[in-house]
Amino acid sequence: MLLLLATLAHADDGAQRFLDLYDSLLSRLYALDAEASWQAATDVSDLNQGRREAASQATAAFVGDPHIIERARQWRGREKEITPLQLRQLDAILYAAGEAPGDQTELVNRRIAAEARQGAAQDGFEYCMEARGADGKCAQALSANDIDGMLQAETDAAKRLKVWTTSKEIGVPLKAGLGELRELRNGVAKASGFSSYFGYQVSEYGMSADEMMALLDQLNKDMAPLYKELHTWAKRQLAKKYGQPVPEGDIPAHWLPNRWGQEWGGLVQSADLDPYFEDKSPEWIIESSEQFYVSMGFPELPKSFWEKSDLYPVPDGQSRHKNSHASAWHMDLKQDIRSLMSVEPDSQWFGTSHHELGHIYYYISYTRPEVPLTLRKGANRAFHEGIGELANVAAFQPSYLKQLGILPKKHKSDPTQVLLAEALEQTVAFVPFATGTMSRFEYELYEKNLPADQWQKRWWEIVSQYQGIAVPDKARLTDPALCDACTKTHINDDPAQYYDYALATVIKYQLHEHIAKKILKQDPHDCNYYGSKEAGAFIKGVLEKGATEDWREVLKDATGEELSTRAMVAYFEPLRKWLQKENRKR
Ligand code: X8Z
Ligand code: ZN
Repeated sequence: MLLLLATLAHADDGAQRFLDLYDSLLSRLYALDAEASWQAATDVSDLNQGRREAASQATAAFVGDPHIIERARQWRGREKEITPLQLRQLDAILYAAGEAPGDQTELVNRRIAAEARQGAAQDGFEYCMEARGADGKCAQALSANDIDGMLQAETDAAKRLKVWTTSKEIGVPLKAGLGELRELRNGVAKASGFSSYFGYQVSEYGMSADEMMALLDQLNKDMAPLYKELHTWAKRQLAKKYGQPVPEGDIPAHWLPNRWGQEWGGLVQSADLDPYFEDKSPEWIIESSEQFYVSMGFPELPKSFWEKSDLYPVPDGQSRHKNSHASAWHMDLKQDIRSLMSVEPDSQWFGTSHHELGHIYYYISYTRPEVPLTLRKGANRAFHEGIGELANVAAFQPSYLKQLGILPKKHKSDPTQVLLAEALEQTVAFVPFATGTMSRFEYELYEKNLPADQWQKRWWEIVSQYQGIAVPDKARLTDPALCDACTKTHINDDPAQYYDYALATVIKYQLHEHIAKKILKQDPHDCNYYGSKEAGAFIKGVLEKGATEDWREVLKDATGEELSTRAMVAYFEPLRKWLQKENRKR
């Protein structure tokens, strides 16, 4: 390793030699790091946590090596002598170095250790509805899937409150860790010259933290008239469902089917798809998601995907703990691609499985010699999520569901109800959570150094301001042990990046509208991507570029338009009108 680094530092006979050597070394370290992180996320143990820590520290020592940073900066300064592709690679190298500056080894290593600890604390947590034993163990531990299932099914408001409160217990053991992580993440980012860790993450878009917040506020504003109508409608429906009076302002958080109120499914009976999935197997859910892509001309998933992924809940009788949140992994930036899920046969996992395979097919598409290793990522992070989300929208188009045999061929869907379900489950309810709650909280956490004793109060202020959702019990606001923000996985293990999903939501409707109108020549509200090689070629054209071009150009080239809520607002306009009429009725 030392010898290779010395060679690297002296590879000054050409930018390309430097870049090739960097890629070659990165490829091996990245794979070791990913493998150790994969083991730690799929089998929580002290040993795996330690291995993850060691592997991540080795990668950090390489990507943040002072000679590498110096050499990359030197080449970056000789812009006229290098190609645009080489310039993008150098920027990617410098961006990666920002998280691991080599003159801050101790700080970087402490950050990595704290991240491994927080990951293990989160992934090893057991939800418990009854009193725990003296050893802290739970006789009947519940999984995240169990909690979600109960929040979707329970109609007794008091019982809902109990489940919801249980779902927030995980925040308690994570609070101190987040405080420590904030210090370390900010410390590292500031040593690299960024305003904060939030500023560092946002810089990958070529924007400042404040520019990103202004953009998010604008997106939120564009959607506000529709959100207001949806909120009014949903509040009345929920009150009726639980036999409660309609609240004056905010919706109580425990009334919603999702732990963070980020989606409001279950309110449109005629569009409830769960019964149609009851006779399907979890394997079918993933295989049909694969077929969605294959039908459009993408390759079948490699055998190693099926062998190495961890796709289903931990079987009964096994004591292993794994991360409960869906994710997709590009292990070696080459052929080794895997997904971590806990798939059950229901409509939510059907959508999530389409989403995760969107990441997987992104990985597959840009894994080609023309795309250097450092640019094997999305046009930006939001594009990666956007492709997953595009598949999620396509997955619930009635004609696709009929083709798959989920909906009976003769099934008549009411277009407004289908649109309403989509607004509640995927998009409209989600936008203020992503643009507002998550992004604003993390902005204040990192950029404004929000003191830990204010997290809980500030979190709920933001939730109320953006989502119009209220804490069910005001005593939570002053309990110093609680941290409801810490209960969201991304706050711990995907930090300062949640606006990716907000931008992804916008991008997906731009892409969807283009595919529906220009390629399939079908109504965007009911179109079927399945089997369309043209739609596949269009999507592949975006994916196979990876990050070799500026994301703004990729979007403009693909859709003829800059980032805009126009397509999303137009898509939901018929619903806004319908909601306005419904809401006026009472
Ligand atoms: O985290 C995810 C994906 C994995 S990248 C399942 N999503 C966000 C979330 O669950 O909070 C998808 C949409 C929002
Ligand atoms: Zn995703």
